[in-house]
Amino acid sequence: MAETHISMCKVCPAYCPIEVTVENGRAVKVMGDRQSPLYKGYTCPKGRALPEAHNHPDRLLHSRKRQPDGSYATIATASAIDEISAKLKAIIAEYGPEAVAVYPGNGTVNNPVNISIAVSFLNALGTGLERFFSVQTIDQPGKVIAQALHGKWIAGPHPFHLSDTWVLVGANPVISKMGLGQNPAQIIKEAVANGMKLIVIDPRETESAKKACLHLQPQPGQDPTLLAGFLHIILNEELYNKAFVAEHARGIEQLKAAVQPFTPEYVSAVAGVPVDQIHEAVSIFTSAKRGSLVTGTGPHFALHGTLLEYLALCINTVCGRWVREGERNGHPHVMLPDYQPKAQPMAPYKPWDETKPGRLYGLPKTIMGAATGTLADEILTPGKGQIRALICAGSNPMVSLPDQKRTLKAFKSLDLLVSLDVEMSNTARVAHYVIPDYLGLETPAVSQFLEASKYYGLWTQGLEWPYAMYAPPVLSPPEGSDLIEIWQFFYEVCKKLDMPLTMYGNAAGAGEHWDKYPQQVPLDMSERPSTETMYEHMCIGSRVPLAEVKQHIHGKIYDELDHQVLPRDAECTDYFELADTHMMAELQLIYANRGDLPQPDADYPLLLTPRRTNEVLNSIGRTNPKLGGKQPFNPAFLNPQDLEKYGINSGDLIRIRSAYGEITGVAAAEDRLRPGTLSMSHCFGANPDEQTDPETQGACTARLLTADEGHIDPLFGQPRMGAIPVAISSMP
Ligand SMILES: Nc1nc2c(c(=O)[nH]1)N[C@H]1C(S)=C(S)[C@@H](COP(=O)(O)OP(=O)(O)OC[C@H]3O[C@@H](n4cnc5c(=O)[nH]c(N)nc54)[C@H](O)[C@@H]3O)O[C@H]1N2
Ligand SMILES: Nc1nc2c(c(=O)[nH]1)N[C@H]1C(S)=C(S)[C@@H](COP(=O)(O)OP(=O)(O)OC[C@H]3O[C@@H](n4cnc5c(=O)[nH]c(N)nc54)[C@H](O)[C@@H]3O)O[C@H]1N2
Ligand code: SF4
Ligand SMILES: [Mo]
Repeated sequence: MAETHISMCKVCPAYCPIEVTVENGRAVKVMGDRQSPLYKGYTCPKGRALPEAHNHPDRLLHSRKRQPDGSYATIATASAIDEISAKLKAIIAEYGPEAVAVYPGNGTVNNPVNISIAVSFLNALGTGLERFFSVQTIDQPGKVIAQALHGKWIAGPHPFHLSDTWVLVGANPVISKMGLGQNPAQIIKEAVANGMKLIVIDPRETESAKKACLHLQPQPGQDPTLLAGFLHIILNEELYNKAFVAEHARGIEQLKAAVQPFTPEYVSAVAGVPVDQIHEAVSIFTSAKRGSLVTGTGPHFALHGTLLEYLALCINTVCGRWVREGERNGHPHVMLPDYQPKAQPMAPYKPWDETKPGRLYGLPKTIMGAATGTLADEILTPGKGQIRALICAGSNPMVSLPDQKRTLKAFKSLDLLVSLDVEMSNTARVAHYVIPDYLGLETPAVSQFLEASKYYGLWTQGLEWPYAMYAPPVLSPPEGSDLIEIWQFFYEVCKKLDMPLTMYGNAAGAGEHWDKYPQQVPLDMSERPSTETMYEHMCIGSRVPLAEVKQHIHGKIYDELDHQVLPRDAECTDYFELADTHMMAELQLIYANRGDLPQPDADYPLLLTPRRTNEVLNSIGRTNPKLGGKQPFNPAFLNPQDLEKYGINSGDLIRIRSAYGEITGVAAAEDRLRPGTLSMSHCFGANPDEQTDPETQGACTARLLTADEGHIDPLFGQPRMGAIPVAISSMP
């Protein structure tokens, strides 16, 4: 008997509402919920392939324990947790709690309580963020850091759908859904039809560039130079909003002086963009009234990501592109606590503490947690605080961290590696214990995380409408399975270690910029709360109670909840900072280097750049027959001119080398790509000690990267993952 249920896809933080057809307890079909007032039936291929993920024959249904010969034996999840807890206890007794680290990844998006409890676990150990190696520090940490240094506008940025211009610098929301979660292609189409002038800055003419009125194709990595050039024109030609700057910002003269060397001619030469296009971009952006310049992962991964973001914020601020007094709040709260938006910034602050240097390269303690790019070295470097135990929660560091060989060496040296996953991922295949999680349709869903993601910086996610949704679980876990949610795993371990857990509910902010502080909820350690109760804790103090949200099965837009933004307080003494000393020093450095280094040269003439694939989310979906199954590898996209130059045909196997490693890829022609660029997705390929087939598994671009000193951001440890000089040749 077939029945349908309304639910939410939780593969990525767009959280699309879906209609799931269930037959005999199994999901057989997923489509978008056409009755959703906001998404109106939108889904992407990953959501529609949820049945195949749930019904996958290789789905992990029982815990597994690695045997001395490298094979895996099934173990009861409760026994695995007993053994893991005993091992953790011994490791902590011998080396201290600093020896235990957690790495939560994109698999935790399934339930935001997971990340929250991972932090609570570390807090209970007394190490907190110092041993929290999350994707946050390999996914544009510069966004939060730059906002800390610049200041944060309380009423937030202009909503995209109400803007008349927008600049996407290396962001491709049509594929990534980042920034625009709800049917991005449609939102862009409607905005352009309503008169928006969209500008895309990307070495590739992306899916998001289709509706752009201007597309700049810079050399990868040279975006900070380009943005400094924009500021040069804006400030010299006085195209900025003087009244706004006078009222809310400091440092305009220092910023103006700092961008003087970045003349259009100089910028054109370094970034490889025609001078007239630089002028045209500035002219379009400044003559419009509303809209932001935002950045994505592409340019962030070329090492000067924080500076890039800082310059983006400066451009938005000097043009006054923030929601003003009397306007509607651009990113209103529903499931987060209420707060009163005002037309004023929160003061900048220093998001690191150099009096507490970490173990490696003098990296200071920052608000973003430990530098994930240094995880392998944190494991391999002896001394106090050396990591001996690692818990990977919904993450796949064997393919997502730079320098895959070093990651393998490090992981093999651990006393304890636990992988909480839904399949035998690259990381699970080296773990001592693999613990099976529930999949999305088996747990409840709530949209709060969508609202909260605006605190990860400009253009991450965030909702432009006062929308909320809750959905109950649709499926029971497969019969005979022995699953446990990530947060439940941490709870059970804490119970065994006699460590009480405190959860932080309803966090509305980050670092020192808070709209409302989170509320502490000590958990009942005698009886494990249900996931529903954990959601109640997560939404404690929300503007609309969870019970009310539950009344609307298709989700609801709470239009009546909108706030008018109040004027700046008369006694407010907070200002945006346009000339932070660290950022100005970095600007001088990129000028001294004539842009981002290293540049392509005779040995490594091409630049490797990251991109996202629609069918998979990093490594998620690679083994799904409906997704990765169609094209299980990550093509090495090259401009046809380059293919011809190297005598390579589309479909050929090619050798790709960097100064740090080499892989074999499958060449593919893409004429929309800037010549000299090799564009390839990450998180593919096998482990270094496994058989690799580039045509069935793809190639792991992490092997072309390094996380040595000099290749990571000196303050935040973001490793260079873009604009990597590489060479290609055909296979003999
Ligand atoms: N070279 C290069 N490297 C990169 C990047 C790049 O652009 N280029 N991008 C970086 C970025 S932005 C990021 S965010 C990271 C991604 O880093 P990771 O999060 O480490 O990688 P994912 O592939 O997203 O890993 C998700 C894991 O979760 C598992 N999973 C899926 N669903 C569930 C679930 O419901 N529960 C549980 N427990 N597990 C689940 C999957 O099987 C997979 O093993 O990679 C980074 N690395
Ligand atoms: N379908 C799908 N969706 C995803 C993911 C996925 O793997 N697949 N991953 C998720 C994750 S973890 C994240 S962090 C987000 C990322 O979301 P986005 O940042 O929007 O990621 P991309 O789609 O890769 O867009 C980055 C763009 O930057 C361009 N680029 C590369 N190098 C440079 C450069 O040096 N300068 C400039 N100007 N552009 C450059 C690339 O060509 C690409 O078009 O996406 C999320 N959504
Ligand atoms: S965009 Fe795709 S993967 Fe993300 S929530 Fe929607 S359907 Fe799921
Ligand atoms: Mo990411």
